[in-house]
Amino acid sequence: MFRKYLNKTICAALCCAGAMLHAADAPAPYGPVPTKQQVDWLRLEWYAFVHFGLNTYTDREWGYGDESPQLFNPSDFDAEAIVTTFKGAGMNGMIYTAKHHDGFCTWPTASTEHNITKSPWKKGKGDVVKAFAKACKKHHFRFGTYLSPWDRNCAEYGRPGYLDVYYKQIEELLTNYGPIFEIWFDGAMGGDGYYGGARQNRNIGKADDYYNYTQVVKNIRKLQPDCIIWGAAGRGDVTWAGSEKGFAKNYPLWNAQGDKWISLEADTPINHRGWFWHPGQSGNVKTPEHLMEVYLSSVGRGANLILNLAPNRDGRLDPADVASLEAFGNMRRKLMAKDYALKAKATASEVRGGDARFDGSQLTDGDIESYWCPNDGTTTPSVELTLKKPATFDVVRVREQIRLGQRVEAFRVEAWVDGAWKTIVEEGQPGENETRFEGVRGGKGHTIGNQVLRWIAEPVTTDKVRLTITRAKACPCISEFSLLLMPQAEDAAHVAGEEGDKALSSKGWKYKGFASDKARLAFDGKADTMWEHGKTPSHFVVDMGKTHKVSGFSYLPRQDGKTVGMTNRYRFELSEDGKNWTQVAEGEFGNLRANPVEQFISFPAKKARYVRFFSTQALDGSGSSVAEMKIFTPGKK
Ligand code: FUL
Repeated sequence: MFRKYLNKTICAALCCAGAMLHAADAPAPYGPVPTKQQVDWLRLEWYAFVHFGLNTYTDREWGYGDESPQLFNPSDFDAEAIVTTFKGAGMNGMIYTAKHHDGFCTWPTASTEHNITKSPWKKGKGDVVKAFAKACKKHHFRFGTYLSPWDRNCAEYGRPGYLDVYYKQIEELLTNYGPIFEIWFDGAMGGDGYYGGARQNRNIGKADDYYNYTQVVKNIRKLQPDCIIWGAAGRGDVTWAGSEKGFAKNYPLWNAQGDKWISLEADTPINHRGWFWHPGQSGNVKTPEHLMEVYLSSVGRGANLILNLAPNRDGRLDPADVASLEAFGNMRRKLMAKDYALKAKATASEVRGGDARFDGSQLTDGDIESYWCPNDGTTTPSVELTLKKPATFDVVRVREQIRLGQRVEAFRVEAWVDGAWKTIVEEGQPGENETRFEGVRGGKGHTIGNQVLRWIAEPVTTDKVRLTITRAKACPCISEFSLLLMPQAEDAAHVAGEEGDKALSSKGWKYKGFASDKARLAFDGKADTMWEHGKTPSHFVVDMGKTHKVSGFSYLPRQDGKTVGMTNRYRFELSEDGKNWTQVAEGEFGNLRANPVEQFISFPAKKARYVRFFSTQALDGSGSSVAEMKIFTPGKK
């Protein structure tokens, strides 16, 4: 399609136009340009992430590597039901965690014994990767995999021997399951783990040196040249957007000055509880409106969005997650259903060589490949759109023809209101009109790139809109300009969940232990105050004043953006008299660095008046901290 516009032999087009038009050449690309595969990938916009494995059965985010494969036994796993749910919501693919950090392979691999053939599911004959790949193929849905480089099970991890295992796993996944549209090389790596029983802390130094990503990338290109490579220490095609909230911080290019185009992918779980399914999570699903904020902050910043939905222990998606996904899917569909600028008359301040192929109408023709472009050397052109009739809109979408590079540095959109031009979007300048959401507002954009979607503060009604490029590195090539209207937020269908455990009120509680004067700050309901002690291990004791049945607790890590002294491992004890203690839970809060969200730990209920919380290990050096903690008592089931 695009060739059509780049092709210099345009006589036919000119003859058809029948006018005195000049044949102008397409502009030369500027800076790094995406590969054909990267462009195809960007067109997918959003797809699902699926975390499903042993952690599903252990209520953990990161398995240690010593979990028994016997635990994996979904009673009702239905890959097709999952795929059709995603597709129905408007997603364009899915990526499955074939192996997470715990090292358990959910396909019958020859690379390690720690795999699904040792699970009771389908009497050891199951293959989750195959089931998803097959369902995706049947429903014309893209399929990709996540294969954790960090392997807390493998005895050879951290030594050269692991590379044979890992390369073999990559090869199996890319050879036996049809086209893989994207493969993920997670950045979390090294640290403590089971490692074949050694139970050590293994540091691999620089990931790129250890895994030899140059070689990995070469191997993948040979096996599946169209496969998009995520991560791989910057050697791949796509990189992390900078948070697990689904917000792209530096959009739309990771390195606008570099010589290689690297796209961004923003990842986030639909459920606040984490990437894997956790018991009682149904009350923690993100609302459809929150998902819209995520969408505008990722896809609306030229990145792709990967949204995680985790199957539960039966192998089914959580109904509350699905309800929210579907409601957001409807909102998104309604938002995109009508482009009020489509077919609008567009008069440009300049048209390249006076050639109709580059005139303003290319912006409103609904064709993502054609584009409006002025002559070389013109970097601040404008175009005025006249709609057939006045329309009300509050979302503006602009796209550059990225096959020619990301050229625009700043732009403005104005609407003709009450006889004057009113600025509604001002990019490249700090401006009030930019957006409505906090997350969307962060990280100023100075460019358009693949696409920007801007939700303006109030809907505007007009029949005239003007786009002005206020700064560009080369003559801008703008492929689309759209005006959309945000629909009402949809309510996720109410899903009756079990009535979960209830948080006890901390009124009248007393605190002892280290930095005990600060311990109340962990129970004050304020995320920005915390219990903090400069040492690990450390602990505090809570006297709840009377005896309760205690069935769990939650821990919110420090929220001030620092990871130093963030409690990462814990021990939790109960006592009736404050003297004799019973340990009821102990372990690691996985993945805090990238996703410092509230962690929930539950255990069989036990009577207690006193609680003792130990911080046994911290991230990034010594220290202990708790921003918030809740103590739970069983609710009605
Ligand atoms: C992270 C992992 O550590 C998380 O567990 C999760 O898989 C997320 C998508 O990537 O780096």
